[in-house]
Amino acid sequence: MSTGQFISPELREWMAAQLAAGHSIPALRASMRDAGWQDDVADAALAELQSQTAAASAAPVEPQRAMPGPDLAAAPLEIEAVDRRVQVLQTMRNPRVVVFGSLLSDEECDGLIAAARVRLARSLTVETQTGGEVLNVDRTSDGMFFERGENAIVARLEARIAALLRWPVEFGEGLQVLRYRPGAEYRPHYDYFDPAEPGTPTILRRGGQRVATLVMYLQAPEQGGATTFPDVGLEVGPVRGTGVFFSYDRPDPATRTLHGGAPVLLGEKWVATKWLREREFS
Ligand code: PD2
Ligand code: ZN
Repeated sequence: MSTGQFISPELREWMAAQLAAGHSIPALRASMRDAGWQDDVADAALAELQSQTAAASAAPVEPQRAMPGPDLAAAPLEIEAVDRRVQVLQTMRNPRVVVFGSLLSDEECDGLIAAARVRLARSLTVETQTGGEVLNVDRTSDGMFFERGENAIVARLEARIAALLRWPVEFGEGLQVLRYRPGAEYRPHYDYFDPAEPGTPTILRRGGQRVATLVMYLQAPEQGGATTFPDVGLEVGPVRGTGVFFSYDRPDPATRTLHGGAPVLLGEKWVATKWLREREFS
């Protein structure tokens, strides 16, 4: 027999709220009966609500994975990172981008440049076909890698970065230093390893995926050389001693972390990049 009674979305929502608040099904049915609802109509709606609740609690919930990044909960203007007060100059949520000021002293910038200069070679990038390294036409800078903790400046900076980004030193790759001369650039790319490339499983054996990047500016060019995020129209000026941090919780363009180094127009740009992995990188 059709009762003609119809449970509106609003009533369904009210019922769900009553259940969530801990009211029992008999109590709910009694209040609905008092309000003129027939038991079979109330029971059908209750059964549907219960099955939805059961399905929701059975569905696997993706655990929120821990990610590197500064503690911005109290909207700090500065963060004490071991031995230095680092400024928080600019933040963006999606993608997560944070621009830091006063991240390195002039002496640290000069020390890294001097130690790197004598070891520069035309930049190689990880070759995702095989997991080896190749000359990359998309990156026309010269570069080198420091070992983790290789010298006092590197070790001090790594400890500072670990505190600032709340990520163990051991999860970081060795610092990479790049020099861009006029005309040199780094075309837009993602820093994570493309899961579709055949060489990626080999690369991931050591430390898992990259999950965040910190590009630190050691020397500003006179013109050009911004770090660009084309998906969100952001350009970060390469000011000496500052840095730009961004993170990506999955290897997917949906993270909107496409980024590049715009061509240097005049002068030389030097950066140091720290990539952070999911796990210990040994
Ligand atoms: O030097 C830069 O601005 C830059 C841009 C994009 C560096 C990197 N990527 C990198 O080191 O991954
Ligand atoms: Zn990059």
